[in-house]
Amino acid sequence: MAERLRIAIQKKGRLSEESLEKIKTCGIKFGTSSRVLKESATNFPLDFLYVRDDDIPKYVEDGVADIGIVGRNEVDEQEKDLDIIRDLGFASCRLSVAVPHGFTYTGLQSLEGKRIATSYPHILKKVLDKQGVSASFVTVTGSVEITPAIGVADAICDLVSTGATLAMNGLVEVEAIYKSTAVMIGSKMLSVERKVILDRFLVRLDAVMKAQNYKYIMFNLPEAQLKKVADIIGGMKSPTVTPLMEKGWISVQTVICEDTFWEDFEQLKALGAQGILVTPIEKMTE
Ligand code: PRT
Ligand code: ZN
Repeated sequence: MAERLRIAIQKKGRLSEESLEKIKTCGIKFGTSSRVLKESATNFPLDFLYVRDDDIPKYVEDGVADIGIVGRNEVDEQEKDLDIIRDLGFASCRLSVAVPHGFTYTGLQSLEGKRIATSYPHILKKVLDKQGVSASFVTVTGSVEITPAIGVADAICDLVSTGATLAMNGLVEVEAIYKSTAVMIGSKMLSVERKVILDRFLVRLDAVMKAQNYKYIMFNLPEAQLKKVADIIGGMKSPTVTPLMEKGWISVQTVICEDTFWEDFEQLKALGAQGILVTPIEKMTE
């Protein structure tokens, strides 16, 4: 039987949808019925294993799955022996210390001798050790934010994205100690055949991720401004320039980076660009 690559994906939760979406945009077809434990892509040698996110690093380390998508926080907390292949950028969050109102916090030193509830004792301990702070950890797997109110802990250290959960529980976020995003992890014992499949998959994934960082932009410009505009927007090689019917005017097409989009946009307008059209790019390679 031909070799196939096996990927572990969170069955249900914050990572599931975007993980699957990323794979779909790579042109890989799967998912006929409601989600099962295992399924296979129909047009690419990839098999899916749907599991709890906490189990993904272990499955990849043990070779039950070849690769997986999981929060960087799980990887660092579990300290498994595996490779981080790509940072996928989504599901971003921070691991923060939060305290009840009335707790005087002036820095990590304020946690000396305190009881801190967390699901991430390893990551927290590393940070506190570096600062020479010793605290006792109350390791809980869920509802960390209620522990101060029920007298189990003095402070907490939990994942935060919007901060709404902390606010709802009367806690104040005082310090972010760690940042996380979803990452693709891989086994260190991949066979040559599976490595070849992984590389094929990564070529597609990189093209999709790169495209998401860029926008395709078209606009009209007085020809005299072209040199200045070209300095701002290099494009992949150099911008495509076509003459307009109206003398002295040109149409410019190029790609620009999402990170600097609004700055570039403002500069283009200031240089006299008109009729600016911006569209997303689906896939992009060099
Ligand atoms: O069932 P399973 O074990 O698979 O799922 P899970 O419940 O353990 O994980 P899930 O789906 O909640 O989170 C999966 C991953 O998403 C985490 O490991 C993080 O990498 C990432 N992520 C991103 C988050 C958050 N943002 C997040 N806000 N994980 C959890 N939270 C929780 C946080 O613990 C707190 O309870 O959301 C609450 C805070 O959210 P805000 O928006 O109110 O600040
Ligand atoms: Zn989990």
